[in-house]
Amino acid sequence: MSKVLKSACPLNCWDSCGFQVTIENDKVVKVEGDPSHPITQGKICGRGRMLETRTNSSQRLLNPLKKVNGKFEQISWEQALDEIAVKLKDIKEKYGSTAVLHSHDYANNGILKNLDRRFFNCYGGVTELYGSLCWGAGIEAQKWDFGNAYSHEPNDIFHSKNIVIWGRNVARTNMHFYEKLLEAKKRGVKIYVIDPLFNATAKIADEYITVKPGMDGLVAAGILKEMIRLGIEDNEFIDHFTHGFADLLQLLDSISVEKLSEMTEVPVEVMGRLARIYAEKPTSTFMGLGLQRYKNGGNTIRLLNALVAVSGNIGIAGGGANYANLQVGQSFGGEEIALNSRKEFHRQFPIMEQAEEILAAVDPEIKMIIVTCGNPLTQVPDSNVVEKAFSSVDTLVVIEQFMTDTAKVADYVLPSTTVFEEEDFYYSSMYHHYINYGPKLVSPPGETKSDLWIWTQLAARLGFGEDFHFAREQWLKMYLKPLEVKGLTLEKLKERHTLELPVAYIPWQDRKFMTASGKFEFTSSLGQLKGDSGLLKLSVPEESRWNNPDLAKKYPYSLLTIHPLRSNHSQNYQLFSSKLQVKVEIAENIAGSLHVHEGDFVRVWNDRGEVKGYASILQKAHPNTINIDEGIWRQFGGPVNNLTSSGKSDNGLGSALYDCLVNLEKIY
Ligand SMILES: Nc1nc2c(c(=O)[nH]1)N[C@H]1C(S)=C(S)[C@@H](COP(=O)(O)OP(=O)(O)OC[C@H]3O[C@@H](n4cnc5c(=O)[nH]c(N)nc54)[C@H](O)[C@@H]3O)O[C@H]1N2
Ligand SMILES: Nc1nc2c(c(=O)[nH]1)N[C@H]1C(S)=C(S)[C@@H](COP(=O)(O)OP(=O)(O)OC[C@H]3O[C@@H](n4cnc5c(=O)[nH]c(N)nc54)[C@H](O)[C@@H]3O)O[C@H]1N2
Ligand code: SF4
Ligand SMILES: [Mo]
Repeated sequence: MSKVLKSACPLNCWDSCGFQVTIENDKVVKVEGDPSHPITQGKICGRGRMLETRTNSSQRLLNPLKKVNGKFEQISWEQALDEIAVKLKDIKEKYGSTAVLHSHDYANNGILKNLDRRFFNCYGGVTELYGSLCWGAGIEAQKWDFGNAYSHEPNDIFHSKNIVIWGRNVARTNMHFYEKLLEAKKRGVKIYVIDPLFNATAKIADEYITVKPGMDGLVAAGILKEMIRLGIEDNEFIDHFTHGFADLLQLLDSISVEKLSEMTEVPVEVMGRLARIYAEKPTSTFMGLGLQRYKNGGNTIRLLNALVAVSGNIGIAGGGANYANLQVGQSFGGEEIALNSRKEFHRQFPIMEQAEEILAAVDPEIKMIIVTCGNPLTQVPDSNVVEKAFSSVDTLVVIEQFMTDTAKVADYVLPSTTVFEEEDFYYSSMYHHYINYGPKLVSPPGETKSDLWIWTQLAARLGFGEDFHFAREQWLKMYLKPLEVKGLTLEKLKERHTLELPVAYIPWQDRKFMTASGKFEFTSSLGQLKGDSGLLKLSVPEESRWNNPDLAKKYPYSLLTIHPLRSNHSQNYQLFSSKLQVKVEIAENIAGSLHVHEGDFVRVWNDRGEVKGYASILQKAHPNTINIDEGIWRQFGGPVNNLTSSGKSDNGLGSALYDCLVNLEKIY
């Protein structure tokens, strides 16, 4: 008997889709898009469809494992949980609770995945990670300027005259926005793509603008200079609703547009054209996360925000500095549920530098690491150091679905369920504002258990079982509590499967910003509060000829490691039928000067490590640019993070994954 039921995509993705799942004999047999979901409209990507393969894969971890004399042995849940609980008690007594590190990312967008924080707080407070490999620099930048990071609702682009896609690989990473772009184009909206790679989105653009990686802030400065020279800035908005414009003018006066053009490798006339496009309102800007994964990432996003502000494209239909939509994540009852008050001790490591910090930690040293919803050995920069750090601690516990690079070095691996095997609701704060319900559809295979079950069991063994003594339904209701007054209840979510959150469709329409001055801040008071001058700066990547001329001579090429088409990060590589080969995409000028041809075997290296793979020549990439998609496991030739830097962004909260110089040679 086959039935079709609704569910939701759990993957960390812009689109947060609604699913229609076909079930036969307690097995998922097909995953499709929910036609009634307002954003999904019946279409999903290959990663969504592949959740069927992931769920049914014979490679799934089905039993708790313990490493004994270098080899994994199957053990019972009782033994695994008892032993881990004893170690947790012991560590807390001898060294204090912060000798435990919780290393995680956001591989699953289920709301109940946030209960890990409650667990570690009730335990007494562990060493936690702060910042984000993903979007940290840009979120912080928007908080400095606007007071928060908000986006327009997806259909607002139909009010735009122009849409500027700035460093977002929409066709690959944000497919439902791509569908909307196609529709907008049909209706006559002009589309501009600014990116060092001529990606699939660039193909539909009215104009594609190539830029030297990491230099977008200076491009925005050039456009601003042209806008002011032409006298087409929005003085009404600047005069009434902004703070610090004089400081911005001073910064712009410190450099010529010709110099900005030379540095960014974007012609002055293109800057002038973009100035007119921005002034021809409404123009919406969609920033991706690619352009802020640099040391200067915070300043880059701040200069783009400034451009949107000076041109008067804030708070108007069809405008916006669209980066993320924190209105979504901020809708739920998160803080109280995390029970922060139970935290007695506290220590924080930046997520990008977690490995260095683990190796350097004293008072206390890190004795145990628990990994959830993350695969740091593949995804965290400077992999050689990450591997060393995670292999160095007494006990590494990894909660996983597959034997990943990280799970392989663990002492205990606890097998977890997939989306179709547990009930939750799903949201993403990246693009749209709908949440989706995902019921339990099939029985979990083997002895797999949900993360929540694991926390509940460990809590009972550690003496705070009461704090986890709730049914799933009660937890879900707790998270939805703040929305109940607006009629958004769990009952309604279960009945309709998707609910629209009550967010502002056009943020900042009232021109009241969440900053100290209540205005849009070119000079940020939050920045000043955090010890910065708060001023906008003309900064360039750390690994560049301006900041590090010797390094730039040794390593002349910029390496990007963008998100793969067919996998969410590292999640699908083990499922592809053919043995994967690393594809090294190289700009034509590099191929020309090194006599590299399509398919040649090449080595890419820097002081941190190397990756080998097969050359693929990009006709239109920005000169001296290389790309290797991220997420590749060691057994398939990865990880590309062997090459990347664990540096932090200028504002401390983002990564510098794309701020990376390398060299390349052909291997004969
Ligand atoms: N298929 C697929 N989709 C995904 C994911 C996935 O793994 N696979 N991951 C999801 C997640 S977690 C995230 S964070 C999002 C990320 O979504 P995106 O932001 O779209 O993706 P990225 O791969 O980070 O980089 C996007 C683009 O930034 C460009 N870029 C890099 N450096 C610069 C620069 O200096 N200037 C400019 N202008 N552009 C630059 C790259 O060339 C690329 O086209 O995607 C989500 N969607
Ligand atoms: N070089 C380079 N590195 C990058 C990036 C890049 O662009 N370039 N992008 C960065 C970005 S944007 C992000 S968001 C991060 C993502 O980094 P991660 O979130 O670490 O990567 P994933 O591969 O998505 O997922 C990690 C693991 O979580 C497991 N998992 C899935 N669901 C569950 C669950 O319900 N419970 C538990 N316990 N585990 C689960 C999966 O099996 C998978 O092995 O990577 C960052 N790293
Ligand atoms: S990965 Fe993204 S686009 Fe694909 S199905 Fe999931 S939410 Fe939709
Ligand atoms: Mo991400």
